Amino acid sequence: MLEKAQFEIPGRGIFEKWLYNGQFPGPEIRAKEGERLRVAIKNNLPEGTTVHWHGIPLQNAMDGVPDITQPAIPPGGGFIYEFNAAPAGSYMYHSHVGLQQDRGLVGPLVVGEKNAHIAYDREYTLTLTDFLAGAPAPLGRMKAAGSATMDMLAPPYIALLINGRPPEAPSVFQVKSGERVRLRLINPSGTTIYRFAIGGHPLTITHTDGRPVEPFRVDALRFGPGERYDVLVEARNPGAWPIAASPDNDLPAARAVLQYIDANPAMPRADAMPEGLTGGRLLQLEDLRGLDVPEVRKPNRIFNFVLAGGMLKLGGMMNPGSSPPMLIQEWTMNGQAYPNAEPLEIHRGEAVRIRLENQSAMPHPMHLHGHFYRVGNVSKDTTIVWAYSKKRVELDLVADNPGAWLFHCHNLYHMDGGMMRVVRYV
Ligand SMILES: [Cu+2]
Repeated sequence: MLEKAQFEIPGRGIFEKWLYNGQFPGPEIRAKEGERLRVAIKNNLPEGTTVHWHGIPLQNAMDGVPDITQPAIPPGGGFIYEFNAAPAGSYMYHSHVGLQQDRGLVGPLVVGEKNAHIAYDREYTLTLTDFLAGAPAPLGRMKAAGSATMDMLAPPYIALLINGRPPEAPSVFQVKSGERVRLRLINPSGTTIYRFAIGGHPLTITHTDGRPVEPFRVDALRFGPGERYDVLVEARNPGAWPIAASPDNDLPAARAVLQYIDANPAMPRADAMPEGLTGGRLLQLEDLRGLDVPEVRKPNRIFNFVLAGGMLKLGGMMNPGSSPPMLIQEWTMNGQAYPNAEPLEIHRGEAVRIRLENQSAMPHPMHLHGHFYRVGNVSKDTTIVWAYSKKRVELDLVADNPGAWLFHCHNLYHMDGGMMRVVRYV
Protein backbone atom coordinates (compact mmCIF):
# COMPACT_ATOMS: atom_id res chain seq x y z
CA MET A 1 0.00 0.00 0.00
CA LEU A 2 1.33 3.42 -0.96
CA GLU A 3 -0.15 6.28 0.99
CA LYS A 4 0.44 9.64 2.61
CA ALA A 5 1.57 8.96 6.14
CA GLN A 6 3.04 10.71 9.13
CA PHE A 7 6.62 9.81 9.86
CA GLU A 8 8.27 10.75 13.13
CA ILE A 9 11.99 11.29 13.50
CA PRO A 10 12.66 10.98 17.22
CA GLY A 11 13.39 14.45 18.59
CA ARG A 12 12.89 16.19 15.24
CA GLY A 13 9.16 16.16 14.68
CA ILE A 14 6.49 14.56 12.55
CA PHE A 15 6.60 14.87 8.78
CA GLU A 16 4.10 14.09 6.07
CA LYS A 17 5.70 11.62 3.66
CA TRP A 18 4.57 9.28 0.89
CA LEU A 19 5.41 5.81 2.15
CA TYR A 20 5.25 2.09 1.46
CA ASN A 21 3.02 0.53 4.16
CA GLY A 22 3.50 3.64 6.30
CA GLN A 23 7.19 2.82 6.88
CA PHE A 24 10.40 4.67 6.14
CA PRO A 25 12.38 3.13 4.71
CA GLY A 26 9.74 0.82 3.27
CA PRO A 27 9.46 -2.73 4.61
CA GLU A 28 12.40 -5.01 3.83
CA ILE A 29 11.27 -7.45 1.15
CA ARG A 30 13.10 -10.77 1.45
CA ALA A 31 13.12 -13.74 -0.86
CA LYS A 32 15.27 -16.81 -1.38
CA GLU A 33 17.27 -17.08 -4.56
CA GLY A 34 15.09 -18.41 -7.38
CA GLU A 35 11.78 -17.87 -5.62
CA ARG A 36 8.97 -16.23 -7.52
CA LEU A 37 8.28 -12.87 -5.95
CA ARG A 38 4.83 -11.28 -6.22
CA VAL A 39 4.27 -7.79 -4.86
CA ALA A 40 0.77 -6.33 -5.03
CA ILE A 41 0.69 -2.54 -5.15
CA LYS A 42 -2.29 -0.43 -4.17
CA ASN A 43 -1.75 3.24 -4.96
CA ASN A 44 -3.50 5.55 -2.50
CA LEU A 45 -1.28 8.49 -3.41
CA PRO A 46 -2.63 11.59 -5.18
CA GLU A 47 -0.33 10.89 -8.18
CA GLY A 48 0.43 7.98 -10.46
CA THR A 49 3.41 5.89 -9.44
CA THR A 50 5.54 2.84 -10.35
CA VAL A 51 7.91 0.61 -8.39
CA HIS A 52 11.37 -0.09 -9.80
CA TRP A 53 13.23 -3.18 -8.52
CA HIS A 54 16.68 -1.67 -8.64
CA GLY A 55 19.42 -4.06 -9.72
CA ILE A 56 17.35 -7.17 -10.45
CA PRO A 57 17.73 -8.27 -14.08
CA LEU A 58 14.04 -9.05 -14.42
CA GLN A 59 11.66 -9.17 -17.35
CA ASN A 60 11.28 -5.72 -18.95
CA ALA A 61 7.52 -5.45 -18.29
CA MET A 62 8.19 -5.64 -14.52
CA ASP A 63 10.89 -2.94 -14.41
CA GLY A 64 8.56 -0.21 -13.20
CA VAL A 65 9.48 2.68 -15.49
CA PRO A 66 6.50 4.91 -16.33
CA ASP A 67 5.59 5.23 -20.03
CA ILE A 68 8.43 2.89 -21.01
CA THR A 69 7.62 -0.44 -19.37
CA GLN A 70 4.12 0.36 -18.06
CA PRO A 71 1.69 3.26 -17.63
CA ALA A 72 1.96 4.80 -14.16
CA ILE A 73 -0.38 3.12 -11.68
CA PRO A 74 -3.12 5.76 -11.28
CA PRO A 75 -4.36 7.06 -7.92
CA GLY A 76 -6.74 4.44 -6.56
CA GLY A 77 -5.30 1.83 -8.93
CA GLY A 78 -3.22 -1.27 -8.43
CA PHE A 79 -0.57 -3.39 -10.12
CA ILE A 80 1.01 -6.75 -9.42
CA TYR A 81 4.75 -7.07 -9.95
CA GLU A 82 5.93 -10.63 -10.39
CA PHE A 83 9.46 -11.81 -11.14
CA ASN A 84 12.13 -14.34 -10.27
CA ALA A 85 14.16 -13.31 -7.25
CA ALA A 86 17.56 -13.91 -8.82
CA PRO A 87 20.44 -13.68 -8.59
CA ALA A 88 20.95 -13.49 -4.83
CA GLY A 89 22.05 -10.12 -3.53
CA SER A 90 21.26 -6.86 -1.79
CA TYR A 91 18.92 -4.66 -3.81
CA MET A 92 16.41 -1.87 -3.30
CA TYR A 93 13.08 -0.73 -4.61
CA HIS A 94 11.81 2.78 -5.22
CA SER A 95 9.41 4.92 -7.21
CA HIS A 96 10.59 5.85 -10.70
CA VAL A 97 8.14 8.70 -11.25
CA GLY A 98 9.61 12.24 -11.19
CA LEU A 99 11.05 13.16 -7.80
CA GLN A 100 8.73 10.81 -5.87
CA GLN A 101 11.66 8.85 -4.53
CA ASP A 102 12.47 11.85 -2.28
CA ARG A 103 8.93 11.79 -0.87
CA GLY A 104 10.02 8.66 0.99
CA LEU A 105 9.22 5.93 -1.57
CA VAL A 106 12.28 3.71 -1.04
CA GLY A 107 12.97 0.37 0.60
CA PRO A 108 15.46 -2.52 0.80
CA LEU A 109 15.10 -5.79 -1.10
CA VAL A 110 17.20 -8.81 -0.15
CA VAL A 111 17.53 -12.06 -2.08
CA GLY A 112 19.28 -14.64 0.12
CA GLU A 113 21.89 -17.03 -1.32
CA LYS A 114 21.46 -20.79 -1.52
CA ASN A 115 25.21 -21.12 -1.04
CA ALA A 116 27.00 -18.01 0.19
CA HIS A 117 30.78 -17.76 -0.39
CA ILE A 118 31.12 -16.38 3.12
CA ALA A 119 30.14 -17.66 6.54
CA TYR A 120 28.45 -15.43 9.09
CA ASP A 121 26.47 -15.70 12.32
CA ARG A 122 24.00 -12.87 11.90
CA GLU A 123 23.13 -10.14 9.47
CA TYR A 124 21.67 -6.66 9.48
CA THR A 125 20.46 -4.37 6.71
CA LEU A 126 21.47 -0.71 6.96
CA THR A 127 19.53 1.58 4.63
CA LEU A 128 21.03 5.07 4.41
CA THR A 129 18.81 7.93 3.33
CA ASP A 130 18.83 11.69 3.05
CA PHE A 131 15.58 13.15 4.35
CA LEU A 132 13.44 16.06 3.12
CA ALA A 133 10.99 17.72 5.50
CA GLY A 134 8.71 18.81 2.66
CA ALA A 135 7.96 17.97 -0.94
CA PRO A 136 10.87 17.64 -3.40
CA ALA A 137 11.24 20.30 -6.11
CA PRO A 138 13.53 20.57 -9.13
CA LEU A 139 16.67 22.53 -8.41
CA GLY A 140 17.06 26.00 -9.85
CA ARG A 141 15.66 29.48 -9.29
CA MET A 142 12.30 29.44 -7.61
CA LYS A 143 9.70 31.86 -6.40
CA ALA A 144 9.89 32.18 -2.64
CA ALA A 145 7.29 33.89 -0.44
CA GLY A 146 6.07 37.21 -1.91
CA SER A 147 7.77 38.13 -5.17
CA ALA A 148 11.31 37.22 -4.06
CA THR A 149 13.21 34.46 -5.77
CA MET A 150 15.73 32.10 -4.28
CA ASP A 151 18.27 29.78 -5.80
CA MET A 152 18.08 26.20 -4.72
CA LEU A 153 21.33 24.52 -5.69
CA ALA A 154 20.88 21.39 -3.59
CA PRO A 155 17.82 19.71 -2.08
CA PRO A 156 17.17 21.01 1.47
CA TYR A 157 17.69 17.75 3.32
CA ILE A 158 17.35 18.09 7.09
CA ALA A 159 19.13 14.91 8.17
CA LEU A 160 20.85 11.72 7.12
CA LEU A 161 19.25 8.62 8.57
CA ILE A 162 20.21 4.97 9.01
CA ASN A 163 17.10 2.78 9.01
CA GLY A 164 14.98 5.87 9.55
CA ARG A 165 16.79 7.09 12.67
CA PRO A 166 18.80 10.31 13.10
CA PRO A 167 22.34 10.60 14.50
CA GLU A 168 21.12 11.67 17.93
CA ALA A 169 18.79 8.67 18.33
CA PRO A 170 20.67 5.99 16.39
CA SER A 171 19.76 2.39 15.62
CA VAL A 172 21.73 -0.06 17.75
CA PHE A 173 22.99 -3.25 16.10
CA GLN A 174 23.79 -5.88 18.69
CA VAL A 175 26.49 -8.51 18.34
CA LYS A 176 28.23 -11.06 20.55
CA SER A 177 31.97 -11.49 20.90
CA GLY A 178 33.35 -13.89 18.31
CA GLU A 179 30.50 -13.53 15.84
CA ARG A 180 30.91 -12.72 12.19
CA VAL A 181 28.29 -10.16 11.24
CA ARG A 182 27.15 -9.45 7.71
CA LEU A 183 26.00 -5.90 7.05
CA ARG A 184 24.05 -5.07 3.91
CA LEU A 185 24.65 -1.40 3.17
CA ILE A 186 22.00 0.03 0.87
CA ASN A 187 21.96 3.59 -0.46
CA PRO A 188 18.63 4.76 -1.92
CA SER A 189 19.45 8.42 -1.07
CA GLY A 190 18.37 11.17 -3.42
CA THR A 191 21.86 12.62 -3.85
CA THR A 192 24.17 11.72 -0.97
CA ILE A 193 27.45 9.85 -1.38
CA TYR A 194 28.70 8.47 1.95
CA ARG A 195 32.05 7.46 3.36
CA PHE A 196 31.24 4.60 5.75
CA ALA A 197 33.27 3.15 8.63
CA ILE A 198 32.88 1.48 12.02
CA GLY A 199 35.01 2.35 15.04
CA GLY A 200 37.46 -0.38 16.10
CA HIS A 201 36.53 -2.74 13.27
CA PRO A 202 37.84 -3.09 9.73
CA LEU A 203 35.34 -3.97 7.00
CA THR A 204 35.73 -7.03 4.83
CA ILE A 205 34.01 -6.27 1.54
CA THR A 206 32.16 -9.36 0.28
CA HIS A 207 29.71 -8.02 -2.34
CA THR A 208 29.19 -4.93 -4.43
CA ASP A 209 25.73 -4.26 -5.86
CA GLY A 210 24.78 -7.73 -4.63
CA ARG A 211 27.48 -9.52 -6.67
CA PRO A 212 30.05 -11.56 -4.74
CA VAL A 213 33.72 -10.52 -4.65
CA GLU A 214 36.84 -12.05 -3.14
CA PRO A 215 36.80 -10.81 0.44
CA PHE A 216 38.89 -7.64 0.72
CA ARG A 217 39.69 -5.78 3.89
CA VAL A 218 39.51 -1.97 4.20
CA ASP A 219 38.87 0.64 6.88
CA ALA A 220 36.23 2.58 4.95
CA LEU A 221 34.24 2.57 1.73
CA ARG A 222 32.41 5.21 -0.30
CA PHE A 223 29.08 4.52 -1.91
CA GLY A 224 26.62 6.62 -3.84
CA PRO A 225 22.89 6.63 -4.60
CA GLY A 226 21.87 3.27 -6.06
CA GLU A 227 24.95 1.35 -4.84
CA ARG A 228 25.03 -1.48 -2.32
CA TYR A 229 27.94 -3.04 -0.45
CA ASP A 230 27.89 -6.11 1.76
CA VAL A 231 30.60 -6.24 4.40
CA LEU A 232 31.64 -8.69 7.09
CA VAL A 233 32.59 -7.43 10.52
CA GLU A 234 34.40 -9.73 12.95
CA ALA A 235 33.24 -9.00 16.48
CA ARG A 236 36.57 -9.23 18.27
CA ASN A 237 36.78 -5.87 19.97
CA PRO A 238 34.15 -5.70 22.75
CA GLY A 239 32.55 -2.37 23.42
CA ALA A 240 30.01 -0.04 21.87
CA TRP A 241 31.35 1.50 18.70
CA PRO A 242 30.21 4.29 16.41
CA ILE A 243 28.97 3.33 12.96
CA ALA A 244 29.12 6.50 10.86
CA ALA A 245 28.69 7.57 7.26
CA SER A 246 30.00 11.05 6.49
CA PRO A 247 28.39 12.67 3.45
CA ASP A 248 29.59 14.74 0.52
CA ASN A 249 27.25 17.53 1.71
CA ASP A 250 27.20 19.72 4.84
CA LEU A 251 24.92 17.55 6.96
CA PRO A 252 26.09 15.77 10.10
CA ALA A 253 27.13 12.17 9.44
CA ALA A 254 24.54 9.41 9.53
CA ARG A 255 25.07 7.30 12.61
CA ALA A 256 24.30 3.99 14.26
CA VAL A 257 25.91 1.93 17.02
CA LEU A 258 27.56 -1.50 17.06
CA GLN A 259 27.02 -2.87 20.56
CA TYR A 260 28.42 -6.05 22.12
CA ILE A 261 25.62 -7.49 24.23
CA ASP A 262 28.01 -9.66 26.26
CA ALA A 263 30.19 -6.73 27.35
CA ASN A 264 27.70 -4.25 28.84
CA PRO A 265 29.52 -1.28 27.33
CA ALA A 266 28.69 2.41 27.65
CA MET A 267 27.31 3.98 24.45
CA PRO A 268 29.87 5.81 22.32
CA ARG A 269 30.00 9.58 22.69
CA ALA A 270 27.67 11.39 20.31
CA ASP A 271 30.64 12.96 18.49
CA ALA A 272 32.83 9.85 18.39
CA MET A 273 34.02 9.23 14.85
CA PRO A 274 35.37 5.97 13.48
CA GLU A 275 39.04 6.47 12.64
CA GLY A 276 38.36 5.06 9.15
CA LEU A 277 36.42 8.16 8.19
CA THR A 278 39.52 10.31 8.08
CA GLY A 279 42.40 7.88 7.72
CA GLY A 280 43.18 4.27 7.00
CA ARG A 281 42.57 2.30 3.87
CA LEU A 282 39.68 3.49 1.70
CA LEU A 283 38.22 0.98 -0.75
CA GLN A 284 38.97 1.65 -4.42
CA LEU A 285 36.91 -0.16 -7.02
CA GLU A 286 40.12 -1.51 -8.60
CA ASP A 287 40.86 -3.38 -5.33
CA LEU A 288 37.99 -5.79 -5.91
CA ARG A 289 37.96 -9.08 -7.81
CA GLY A 290 34.51 -10.34 -8.61
CA LEU A 291 33.58 -14.02 -8.53
CA ASP A 292 32.01 -15.38 -11.72
CA VAL A 293 32.52 -12.12 -13.59
CA PRO A 294 32.01 -12.70 -17.31
CA GLU A 295 35.05 -12.34 -19.58
CA VAL A 296 35.00 -9.14 -21.57
CA ARG A 297 34.28 -9.88 -25.21
CA LYS A 298 35.48 -7.70 -28.02
CA PRO A 299 32.64 -5.18 -28.24
CA ASN A 300 30.27 -5.25 -31.20
CA ARG A 301 29.15 -1.77 -30.31
CA ILE A 302 30.77 1.09 -28.39
CA PHE A 303 29.07 4.18 -27.03
CA ASN A 304 31.18 7.12 -25.84
CA PHE A 305 29.53 9.61 -23.52
CA VAL A 306 30.65 12.87 -22.00
CA LEU A 307 28.74 13.65 -18.80
CA ALA A 308 28.32 17.38 -18.32
CA GLY A 309 26.03 20.08 -17.04
CA GLY A 310 25.13 22.11 -14.02
CA MET A 311 23.10 25.24 -13.45
CA LEU A 312 22.10 27.11 -16.57
CA LYS A 313 20.80 30.67 -16.93
CA LEU A 314 17.93 31.14 -19.35
CA GLY A 315 16.32 34.39 -20.51
CA GLY A 316 16.36 37.70 -18.68
CA MET A 317 19.25 38.98 -20.77
CA MET A 318 17.18 40.69 -23.47
CA ASN A 319 15.19 42.85 -21.06
CA PRO A 320 17.52 43.62 -18.22
CA GLY A 321 15.65 44.67 -15.12
CA SER A 322 12.38 43.12 -16.19
CA SER A 323 12.66 39.80 -14.50
CA PRO A 324 15.53 37.76 -13.13
CA PRO A 325 16.85 35.15 -15.53
CA MET A 326 15.59 31.65 -15.03
CA LEU A 327 18.10 29.40 -13.41
CA ILE A 328 17.56 25.76 -14.25
CA GLN A 329 19.66 22.68 -13.90
CA GLU A 330 20.52 20.75 -16.99
CA TRP A 331 22.57 17.56 -16.95
CA THR A 332 23.59 16.06 -20.26
CA MET A 333 25.12 13.05 -21.94
CA ASN A 334 26.90 14.18 -25.12
CA GLY A 335 25.03 17.48 -24.86
CA GLN A 336 21.57 15.90 -24.89
CA ALA A 337 19.16 16.12 -21.96
CA TYR A 338 16.42 13.50 -21.68
CA PRO A 339 13.75 13.32 -23.05
CA ASN A 340 15.39 15.13 -25.99
CA ALA A 341 18.01 12.43 -26.27
CA GLU A 342 18.72 9.58 -28.66
CA PRO A 343 18.28 6.02 -27.45
CA LEU A 344 21.19 3.57 -27.41
CA GLU A 345 20.13 0.96 -29.93
CA ILE A 346 21.57 -2.49 -29.40
CA HIS A 347 20.93 -6.02 -30.67
CA ARG A 348 20.36 -9.12 -28.60
CA GLY A 349 23.55 -11.12 -28.08
CA GLU A 350 25.93 -8.24 -28.70
CA ALA A 351 28.81 -7.26 -26.48
CA VAL A 352 28.26 -3.58 -25.71
CA ARG A 353 30.78 -1.15 -24.22
CA ILE A 354 29.76 2.19 -22.72
CA ARG A 355 32.61 4.64 -22.06
CA LEU A 356 31.95 7.51 -19.69
CA GLU A 357 33.93 10.69 -19.15
CA ASN A 358 32.77 13.17 -16.53
CA GLN A 359 33.52 16.78 -17.46
CA SER A 360 31.22 18.20 -14.79
CA ALA A 361 31.91 19.34 -11.24
CA MET A 362 29.71 16.67 -9.68
CA PRO A 363 30.10 12.90 -9.39
CA HIS A 364 27.52 10.79 -11.22
CA PRO A 365 26.47 7.32 -10.00
CA MET A 366 25.50 5.76 -13.33
CA HIS A 367 22.89 3.00 -13.14
CA LEU A 368 21.77 0.58 -15.85
CA HIS A 369 18.43 -1.18 -15.53
CA GLY A 370 17.95 -4.86 -16.24
CA HIS A 371 21.62 -5.85 -16.53
CA PHE A 372 24.83 -6.13 -14.61
CA TYR A 373 27.85 -4.77 -16.41
CA ARG A 374 31.51 -5.45 -15.90
CA VAL A 375 33.55 -2.51 -14.63
CA GLY A 376 37.16 -3.20 -13.76
CA ASN A 377 37.15 -6.70 -12.28
CA VAL A 378 33.65 -6.72 -10.84
CA SER A 379 30.01 -6.88 -11.90
CA LYS A 380 27.89 -3.92 -10.86
CA ASP A 381 24.78 -2.02 -11.87
CA THR A 382 25.68 1.40 -10.42
CA THR A 383 29.12 3.01 -10.63
CA ILE A 384 30.24 6.46 -9.52
CA VAL A 385 31.99 8.40 -12.27
CA TRP A 386 33.94 10.95 -10.24
CA ALA A 387 33.96 14.66 -11.09
CA TYR A 388 36.45 15.88 -13.69
CA SER A 389 37.69 12.34 -14.20
CA LYS A 390 40.35 12.26 -16.87
CA LYS A 391 40.16 8.50 -16.84
CA ARG A 392 37.23 7.09 -18.73
CA VAL A 393 35.09 4.51 -17.00
CA GLU A 394 34.25 1.51 -19.19
CA LEU A 395 31.12 -0.53 -18.66
CA ASP A 396 30.93 -3.85 -20.54
CA LEU A 397 27.69 -5.73 -20.84
CA VAL A 398 26.22 -8.56 -22.82
CA ALA A 399 22.87 -7.74 -24.37
CA ASP A 400 20.91 -10.66 -22.93
CA ASN A 401 17.70 -9.11 -21.61
CA PRO A 402 15.54 -7.66 -24.39
CA GLY A 403 13.39 -4.61 -23.84
CA ALA A 404 13.70 -0.88 -23.30
CA TRP A 405 15.84 -0.03 -20.27
CA LEU A 406 16.98 3.15 -18.63
CA PHE A 407 20.61 4.15 -18.22
CA HIS A 408 20.86 7.18 -15.96
CA CYS A 409 22.53 9.06 -13.17
CA HIS A 410 21.10 7.91 -9.85
CA ASN A 411 21.39 11.37 -8.34
CA LEU A 412 17.64 11.98 -8.48
CA TYR A 413 18.02 15.65 -9.43
CA HIS A 414 20.58 14.95 -12.16
CA MET A 415 18.23 12.34 -13.60
CA ASP A 416 15.39 14.84 -13.40
CA GLY A 417 17.65 17.40 -15.09
CA GLY A 418 18.22 15.16 -18.12
CA MET A 419 21.08 12.74 -17.41
CA MET A 420 19.26 9.73 -18.73
CA ARG A 421 18.99 7.62 -21.89
CA VAL A 422 16.94 4.67 -23.05
CA VAL A 423 18.81 1.51 -24.07
CA ARG A 424 16.59 -0.15 -26.65
CA TYR A 425 16.92 -3.61 -28.18
CA VAL A 426 16.15 -3.33 -31.88
CU1 LIG B 1 24.66 12.78 -11.66
